[in-house]
Amino acid sequence: METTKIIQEIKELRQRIREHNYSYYVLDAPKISDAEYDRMLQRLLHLERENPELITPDSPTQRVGGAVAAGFSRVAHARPLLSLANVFSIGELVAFHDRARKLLETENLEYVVELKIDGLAISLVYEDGQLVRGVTRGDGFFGEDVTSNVRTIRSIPLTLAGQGGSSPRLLDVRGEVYMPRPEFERLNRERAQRGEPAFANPRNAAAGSLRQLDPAMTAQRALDIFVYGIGEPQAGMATHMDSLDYLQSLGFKVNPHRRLFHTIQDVVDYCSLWEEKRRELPYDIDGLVIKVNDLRSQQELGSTAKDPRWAAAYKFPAEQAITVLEDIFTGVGRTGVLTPTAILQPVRLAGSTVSRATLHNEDFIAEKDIRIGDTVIIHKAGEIIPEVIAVIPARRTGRERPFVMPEHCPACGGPVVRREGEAAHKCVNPDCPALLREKLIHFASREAMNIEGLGPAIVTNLLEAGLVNDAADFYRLRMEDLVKIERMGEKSATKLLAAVEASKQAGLDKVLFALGIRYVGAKAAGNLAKQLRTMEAVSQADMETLTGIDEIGEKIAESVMAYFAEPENLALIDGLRNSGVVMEAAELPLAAEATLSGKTFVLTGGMETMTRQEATAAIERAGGRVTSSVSKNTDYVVAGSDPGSKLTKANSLGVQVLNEDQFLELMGLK
Ligand code: 3BA
Repeated sequence: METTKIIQEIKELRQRIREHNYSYYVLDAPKISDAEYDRMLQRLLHLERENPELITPDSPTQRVGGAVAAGFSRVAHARPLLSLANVFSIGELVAFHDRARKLLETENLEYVVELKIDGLAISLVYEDGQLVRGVTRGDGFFGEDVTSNVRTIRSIPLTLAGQGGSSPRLLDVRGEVYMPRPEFERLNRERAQRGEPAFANPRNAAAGSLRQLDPAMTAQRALDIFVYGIGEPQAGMATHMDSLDYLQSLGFKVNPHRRLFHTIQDVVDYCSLWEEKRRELPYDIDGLVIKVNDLRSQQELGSTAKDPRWAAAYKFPAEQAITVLEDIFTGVGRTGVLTPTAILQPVRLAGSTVSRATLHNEDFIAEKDIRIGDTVIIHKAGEIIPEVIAVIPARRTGRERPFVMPEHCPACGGPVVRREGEAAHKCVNPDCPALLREKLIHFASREAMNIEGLGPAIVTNLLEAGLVNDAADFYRLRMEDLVKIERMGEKSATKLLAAVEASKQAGLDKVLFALGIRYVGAKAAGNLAKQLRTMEAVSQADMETLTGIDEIGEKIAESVMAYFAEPENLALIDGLRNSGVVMEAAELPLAAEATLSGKTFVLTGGMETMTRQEATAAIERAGGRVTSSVSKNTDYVVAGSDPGSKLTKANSLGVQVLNEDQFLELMGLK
């Protein structure tokens, strides 16, 4: 083939591949099949192999990683990458706004709010539209030259999209390199298979990947980027939003959730919204960034020594913390499963103090090589149980001790077995007192029969006093027995008996869940009750009937049938029925009870008479709904002691605020 023809074909191929890269990696909307794309890339590779003198650094073939480096060189940023002042509450956010308002002497401030991507800040330098350098933030003045690695990130353009043919002479683009969560999980699975330690979070994984000396390694990790700024303001641009749109037009990936707001209240609402929704994103964010939109106002506000006065990061409470694992304790559950739990040096995490974390089972501990005395990273999100995600081997002193699963049940001393194909160790003694104790605790628990005052401690006391041998015995308790047990006065005994009595009306769904039938959780119990209506019907149901019920598969159905085949279980149910426990599905709430139908509540601060869960249940019983963030659609905010920012917000929105007394009154509980 003629050289000019080859040059032409190479040029066209590169252009088409670039366009498809953009559709695929930036827009996430491929226009052609993978096979077609591959064909073009193979053709280009072939032509470049035959004509190596025609290879250019911006060719799409040059993303697989160049030579292995000995280290990264330190380079100066043309303009420093400032840091970002953090605010940790709505109050501090409003204070930030007040300062800007005062300095600018204006009431009309526009803000752009962006998601704060939890990755690594980077500067990408383009000369005449070509990517020439990628530099980590470093200390803000000097960073590490990671150009070879950055080039492997497919959503970073090597060549800027033509702006009517012209490219800026120099462009310094700032953004955040991150690892999408699915890629992070894939990478950790792969590392586990190779016996390598897992990365604690996507951020660490991104950092590790970007600092690979072999760019081919970086190329194998699907890193991504969102860009959010330009080092030097560009001519003709008036606002930050303009510069984001400009970056997008050059082919960069700019986060789609950026929004413009005219009031601080709307900014606050948007922050609260994402605090709720953050887990729906396929990548981690650790807050939001609020930026004054008008560039002249930005300039006027200027910077302190460290950070600009025109921007702030609204940070979510941290979901990870570092602490020392002091001991491992093994508990026995109601199915006999031994569960190891980490006893931790107490540490603040996601808004509460954490001193325990689940370790699941032997394999989990072995896989992460967790030892007693280790410094560990723990994670907790929302209501979930804290979990150990990784140890920090660098903090080891040599005095750490490996953990071994006990060979004997810590409760009964009986043998412990681990069946083939199962991860759990189990106590196989059917008479193990721990099993009975856990079964009884479960029976009385809030999600089951909800017998208030019948928690783990009282259950233990009742067992020790020989007053109960199964759940039906709860209904045979008498005043004179109760007052004999430790720490139980006449008053609490009366209360307990009333709670036991009330639980008889809990309804079939609660009873089914309370029985602790294997695999029957609250959801399955609810579906069984809703469709079959009586205990009689559930006990007689065959496989076909059971598997015909919503969300009941073969595994659950078999377990239900097996449960009702045991004479011992039938005896327990008889005992419960004879004591007056209702074995029918509860009727739908009476119209008269649903007085708060359609009303939304937000709870903030602690109450004296009930827990948050109890208050939620009471509201839902009355037909209301509890949501977590205050908006203008909220009907009531219930403020207990130590209320948080939600109260401030309720007041600013004019939402009705109730104190505890007023709330109890509204609920008819007073
Ligand atoms: N916007 C991080 N800094 C950011 C430009 C300013 C800024 C960030 C940001 C200072 C994100 C500090 C490091 C830095 C460029 C300095 C964002 C994010 N804006 N959306 C206001 O998503 N993580 N980080 N980067 N200059």
